[in-house]
Amino acid sequence: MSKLRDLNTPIFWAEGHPGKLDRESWQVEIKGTCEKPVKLSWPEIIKLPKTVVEGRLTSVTRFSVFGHWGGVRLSDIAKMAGIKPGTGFVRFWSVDKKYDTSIPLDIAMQEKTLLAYEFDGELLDEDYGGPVRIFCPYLWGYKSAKSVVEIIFCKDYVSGYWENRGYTDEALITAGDVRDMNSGGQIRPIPDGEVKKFLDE
Ligand SMILES: Nc1nc2c(c(=O)[nH]1)N[C@H]1C(S)=C(S)[C@@H](COP(=O)(O)O)O[C@H]1N2
Ligand SMILES: [Mo]
Repeated sequence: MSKLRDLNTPIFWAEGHPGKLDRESWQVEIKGTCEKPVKLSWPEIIKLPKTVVEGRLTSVTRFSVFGHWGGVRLSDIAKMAGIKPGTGFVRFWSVDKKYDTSIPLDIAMQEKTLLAYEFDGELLDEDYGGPVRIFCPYLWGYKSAKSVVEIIFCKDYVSGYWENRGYTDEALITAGDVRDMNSGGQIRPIPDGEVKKFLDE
């Protein structure tokens, strides 16, 4: 059972579905331009301060799903790791290191960017990027890497899986129609000038 599945949220695994993933032995390595690189285990992750945000995951393929995403703020992780001056970007690697993507530090530090493990109070399963994924509602969904194993603070930007295949490095959400998964995939317009408003409701 999963609310994301009940809403028929598409399941994207461009690099191939990884199969069953073991939550209990999951580890996320935090490294790069920081004073205190650390490997966080699943029990350690869920002991960190938890934040629940309302927000939507919106794909460049034009579906959007809204809900309560729970996890650890990337800004809390950055604080814990002690990021060094000159850090400009954060890079994420998914399971088996076949999919990566990077976002600017200032977007990573915004309040709704999470290392997420819950949607509407349920733990994420591997279809939807469990045990832990990035949730970054401010940018197209390809920046929200699933089943994350590494978070790397970096000075410079590197294009990732989809960026190398033609999607923009910036991933700015643009006006236009999306399929709203919360209302059965009905077409809903994001009006010009109202992208920010759309992202919050
Ligand atoms: N590892 C990995 N992460 C990924 C993807 C992917 O193919 N592989 N697809 C991205 C894209 S394009 C989107 S829109 C969202 C989709 O999330 P979902 O599959 O949970 O709906 O995950 C993003 N994260
Ligand atoms: Mo997407």
